[in-house]
Amino acid sequence: MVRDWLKSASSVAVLTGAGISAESGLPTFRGPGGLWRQYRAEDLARPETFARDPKLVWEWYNWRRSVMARAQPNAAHRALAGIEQRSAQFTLITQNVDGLHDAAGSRNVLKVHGDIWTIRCSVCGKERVDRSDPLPELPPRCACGGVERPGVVWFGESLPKDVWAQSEKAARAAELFFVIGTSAVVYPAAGLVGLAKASGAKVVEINIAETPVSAIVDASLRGPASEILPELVQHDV
Ligand code: BJW
Ligand code: ZN
Repeated sequence: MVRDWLKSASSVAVLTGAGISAESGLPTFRGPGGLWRQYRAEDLARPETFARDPKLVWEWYNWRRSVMARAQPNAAHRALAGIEQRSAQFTLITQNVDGLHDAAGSRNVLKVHGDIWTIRCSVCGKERVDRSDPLPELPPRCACGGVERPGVVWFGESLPKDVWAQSEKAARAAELFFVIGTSAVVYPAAGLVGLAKASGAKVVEINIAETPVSAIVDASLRGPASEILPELVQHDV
C-alpha cells in the first residue's frame, strides 16, 4: 500500500528526527539515551542554560560533535537520498543537526533546528563552519571577543525563517508525507504532520514506538527506519 503511494505520488515531503540517526550510533533526546552526565538533553538545549553556564553546554556539544564526526549515515538516510533522486518533487525536512542526510547524498535538506557544525557569535551574530573535534577552547570566542554558540535552535528560539517557510510550503504541497524517527512532541516542527494531513497528504509514520501523531496518520510502519525504508525503496521499481 505505502509502496503504491510512493510510486504514484508526484510530491513527497519527509520530516525526520533523532530516531533516524539512532542506528548510526547517535543518542536520541528522549528516553534512555537522553541523559548526558546527570543532565537531560532538554534542559541543556536552552538559551537560559547556555547563559548561565556556556562551558557546560559546550562540553555537551563538544561530546556530541565528536560522536557525530565519527558517525556514518545508515540505510535509512541512504534510502531517502534514493527516493529524492527518483521523485519529481521531494523535500527533506530534518530536525537533526548531525549532517548525516547530507553525508548520505540528500541534496535539498531543510534543517529546521540548525546545524551543529555551524558556530555563531552570540554578540555580533557572525557565523562560521567549524568541524574541528575537539574544539580547542570552550567556550569558543569570536574575533569580536563575544562568546560563540552552536548554530542550532534551542527551546524558546525561533526557527530560521526561510527554512521554516519552505518547510510549511512543502508540507502543504505534499501528496505523500513521511514522519520518521521523531517523538513529534517538539513544535512547531511536529505541527507539519497535521498541516500536511489537513492539506490532503497521505501521512505515513515510521517509528519503533507510538507517538502523539500515530492517531492521525494513514499508515504506521512500526520498526527501525533502517530496515523499513530500504524495503520500501527496493520494491519501488
Ligand atoms: C526510532 C528509532 C529507529 C528511535 N527507527 N524510529 C506548541 C505547543 C507546545 C509547546 C510549544 C508549541 N510551540 C512552541 C512550543 C515550545 C517548544 C516546544 O515544542 N516545547 C514542547 C517540548 C513542550 N518549542 C520551541 O521552543 C521551538 N521554538 C518556537 O516555537 O519558536 C517560537 C517561539 C519563540 C519564542 C517563544 C515562543 C515561541 C524551538 C524548538 C527547538 C528544539 N531544539 C532541539 C535541540 C536542537 C539542537 C540540538 O540538537 O542540540 O531540537 S530539542 C530536541 O528535540 C532537538 C530535536 O530536533 C527535537 C525533537 O526531538 P526528536 O528528533 O523527535 O527526538 P526524540 O528523542 O524526542 O525522539 C526520537 C524518536 O525516534 C522516538 O519517537 C523513538 O521512538 C524513535 N526511534 N530509534 C525509527 N531506529
Ligand atoms: Zn562576534
